[in-house]
Amino acid sequence: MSVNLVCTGCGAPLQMDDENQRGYVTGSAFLREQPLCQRCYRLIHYGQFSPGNVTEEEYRSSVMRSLSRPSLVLYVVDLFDLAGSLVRGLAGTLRGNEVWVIGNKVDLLARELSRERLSNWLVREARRNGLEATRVVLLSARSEEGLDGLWRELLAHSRGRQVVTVGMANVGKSSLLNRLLAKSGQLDGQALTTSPYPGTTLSGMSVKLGGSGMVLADTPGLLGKYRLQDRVCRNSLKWIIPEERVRPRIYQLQPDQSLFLGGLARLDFIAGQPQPFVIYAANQLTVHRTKLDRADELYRRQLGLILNPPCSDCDASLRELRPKNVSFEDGKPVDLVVPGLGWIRLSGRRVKLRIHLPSGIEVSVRPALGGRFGNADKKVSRGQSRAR
Ligand SMILES: Nc1nc2c(ncn2[C@@H]2O[C@H](COP(=O)(O)OP(=O)(O)OP(=O)(O)O)[C@@H](O)[C@H]2O)c(=O)[nH]1
Ligand SMILES: [Mg+2]
Ligand SMILES: [Zn+2]
Ligand SMILES: [Zn+2]
Repeated sequence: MSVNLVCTGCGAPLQMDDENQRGYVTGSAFLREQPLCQRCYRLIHYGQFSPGNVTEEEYRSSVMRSLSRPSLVLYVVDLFDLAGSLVRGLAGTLRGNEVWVIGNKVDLLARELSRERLSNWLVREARRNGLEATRVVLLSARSEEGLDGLWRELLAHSRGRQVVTVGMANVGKSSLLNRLLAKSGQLDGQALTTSPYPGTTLSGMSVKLGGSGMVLADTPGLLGKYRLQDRVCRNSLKWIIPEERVRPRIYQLQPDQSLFLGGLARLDFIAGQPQPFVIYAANQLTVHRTKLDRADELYRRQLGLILNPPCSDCDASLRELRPKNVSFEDGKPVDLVVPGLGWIRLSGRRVKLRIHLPSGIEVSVRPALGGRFGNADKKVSRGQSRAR
């Protein structure tokens, strides 16, 4: 009888000594052909999560170990959180391997967002990080949009190399591999553990597919400190992670008004003509409009109540916002992006703003994803497109 020595859900080496350490199993589970550690079992059956706390060093050595075989790398990013999905300094680790960028969670984005624009954006961002992607695929491991296309491309192009997913925690690497396993007709209990909590997969692991002989490998995700999903408490995650397609919320604002996104971000409209601000954030997150001169008091009184999250279990660093001035001249529409929360689309009219965020969370600016305001790009190309 062959005994698997790692958990088939999270990759942790199995052990029977310490219930509080990774990979703990009781004797009988140890002997199963597809053993699952206690942590995975509780996560899958009861939704109880215990953090594995994979350090950056462990993360890198896990990826390096996985890449010791010739690999085709699927660099998975969360399309709703592109800014938070980019792993800094990954290029060096991946050197020598072909890289495809996989834009996952396309189900969360408005259908009329130009796929071409998104793909080009991904190529540019990858390049800025030193990665030359030979292919870009937009897909959803949840709705399966774009999945058949990827599967066909993998069958045609993997050529004996193992196919490895890498990326930040929670972008959907294990979910994607589960879908590919299902495509190959091989999901008999081998399912990798997935969860809404960043840091689910603990160690690299691989599965060889019958039929095609392709090897699929998963790696743990990198946990960051600069994305809100890595900073809020487990309970508050459900308020910031979109569950369904994000509905743009349009606010026609006057100068001297403020918007709160939960209690995690505040935008003050300091000066400019009245203009629309469009919020792209989880539909369940409360957006609250108020007068600028009332905003401080509202924050003091309503933090954790109307302005939630952060809740009282969240890290104390989230309960204090730091202001930063940003201003724009007349020009093209831009998105103000807050990693892990979403973005605010500005109309392109001249404007002076102050944006308040928790320390360590940096706002970034990009050309608006949605093309012209109110008239999103007509040209929609679905599925994958070749990078140029
Ligand atoms: N909306 C949406 N959610 C997705 C999609 N793919 C995965 N998710 C969700 O994203 C969360 C994380 O998925 P995982 O597959 O565990 O992500 P991971 O990258 O393996 O995470 P780590 O193991 O922590 O690095 C889960 O709640 C998934 O259901 C998708 O295409 N769309
Ligand atoms: Mg995973
Ligand atoms: Zn496990
Ligand atoms: Zn909380």
